[in-house]
Amino acid sequence: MPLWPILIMTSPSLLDILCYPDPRLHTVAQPVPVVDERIRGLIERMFATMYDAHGIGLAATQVDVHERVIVIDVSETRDQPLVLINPKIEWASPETRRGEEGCLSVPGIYDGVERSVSVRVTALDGEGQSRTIEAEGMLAVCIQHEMDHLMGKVFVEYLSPLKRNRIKHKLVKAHREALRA
Ligand code: K2U
Ligand code: ZN
Repeated sequence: MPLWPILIMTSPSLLDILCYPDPRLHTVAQPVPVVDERIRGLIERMFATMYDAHGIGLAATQVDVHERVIVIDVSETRDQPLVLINPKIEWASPETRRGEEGCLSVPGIYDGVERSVSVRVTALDGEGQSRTIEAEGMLAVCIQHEMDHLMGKVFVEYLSPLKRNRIKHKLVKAHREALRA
C-alpha cells in the first residue's frame, strides 16, 4: 500500500479565514463548554490554517467559529504551538509600546498599535488543564491581538476613521476583483 493516502488522511483540512470588513469578524465569541474531541479537531485545523498562512496567531473568530479558542506559535522554528481556551487576561502592564501589526483577516495592511508590554493570562490548554502564562515581547502583543478577535475587534479599529475607511474600500475593491477573476 503506497504511503501517500495515509499522509493525505493525516493533514487536517484548512479553514477559510474571514476577511475584513466581513461583519462576522465583529461577533463576540462564547466560552468553550468542554474541551473535547470536537475542540481538539478545531485546534488542529486552526494550527494547520495558521502555519499555512504564515501567521503567528489565529483566533477561532477568524475562521467563523465563535468560541473562545486561540492558537499561537511565535517561534522562529515554527514548532512551539500554544493553545489558549477560554483565555482571560489577569494583568496587563501599565507600560505600553506601539508596534507594527498585521492581521490574516486584513491582508497587506500594516500599521502601529499601542499594546501593554507584558501580560499574565489564564486559560485551558488542549487537554482542558488550567495554565497561567506570563508573556512579554511579541507573545504579549500576539495574545492581546488574538484576545481582541475573540471580542469581535480587528486591529484597524485602533486606527483613525480616515485610515480605516481607506482600508475598508481597498479590501472591498480587491474582494470584488477577485470574484470577477
Ligand atoms: O490574528 C491574526 O491575524 C494573526 C496575526 C497575529 C499578530 C498580529 C500582529 C502582531 C503579532 C501577531 C498574524 O500573525 S499577522 C502576520 C504576522 C506575522 C508575523 C509577525 C507579525 C504579523
Ligand atoms: Zn488578526
